[in-house]
Amino acid sequence: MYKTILITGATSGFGKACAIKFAQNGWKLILTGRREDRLAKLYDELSQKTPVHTLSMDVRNRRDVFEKLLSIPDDFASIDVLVNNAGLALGLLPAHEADLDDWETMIDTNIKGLVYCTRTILPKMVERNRGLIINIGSIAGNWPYPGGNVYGATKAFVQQFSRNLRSDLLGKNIRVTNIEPGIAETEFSIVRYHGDEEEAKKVYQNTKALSAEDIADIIWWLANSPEHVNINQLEVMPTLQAWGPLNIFREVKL
Ligand code: NDP
Ligand code: 8X3
Repeated sequence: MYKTILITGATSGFGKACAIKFAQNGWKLILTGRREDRLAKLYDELSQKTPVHTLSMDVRNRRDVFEKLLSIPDDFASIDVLVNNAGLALGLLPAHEADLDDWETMIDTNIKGLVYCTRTILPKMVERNRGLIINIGSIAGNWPYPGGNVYGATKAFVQQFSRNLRSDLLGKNIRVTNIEPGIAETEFSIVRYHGDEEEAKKVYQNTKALSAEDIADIIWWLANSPEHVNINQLEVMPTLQAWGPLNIFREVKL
């Protein structure tokens, strides 16, 4: 049975809910994020229930990721489940107006950060012939929408990277799943709107979005599913979200 989980981006949202869920069930936790105060608070709360190791790191910093993940104490080093969750969207402007710094931050975090963490942890999983990698993609990687430009493209990368990992790992007892959530109420929109909490609140008004706990429940289910079963991708939306019609511009100017 799996017993040790590493969660990137555990200081908020999906990652934090996942940490709480697995702590309640006695798993060893390795929790990462940049905000040290939040990591310390999580440590205080959860280490009463289960062994916890926290690592303050920015997943964009390749050297830091490798140094910190490779110096995890022996007690925690047999990582069964890696949840590549740290990520963000920044802005919703159309491509010709979007901020290039925002684009770079999303690419560095959602793509490069996820790749660094995977490349550090995966060899040990291969050595032990055991493990599960859960990547947090998004419906934005499957379906285009205005303003989704680079964010959606980073999540499309996560989807294809997840599938390609499966190809490379064929014959090994290592599973890979890409979870692709739709709208979920976390700090995601506060970050996307650069700290504008009023704008962020509007995203979730008068509907019922997914909660962080919904995603933690899915991660729990995946981590406890039989080892011969691989869920390749799992797209999940709230009942109150669905696709609209394709957009057609009707003021003919061509
Ligand atoms: P939150 O903003 O609540 O949480 C994001 C987490 O990622 C935080 O713990 C944050 O920690 C961490 N993080 C961000 N940047 C970095 C970095 N450079 N280095 C290390 N950690 C980082 O959002 P969610 O919980 O919603 O998002 C989690 C994942 O789910 C993301 O990948 C997001 O794209 C994806 N997602 C979210 C959806 C939603 O609607 N909420 C839907 C679909 C996918 P800290 O700031 O402390 O570093
Ligand atoms: C977050 C969901 O629809 O805002 O990945 O892109 S969405």
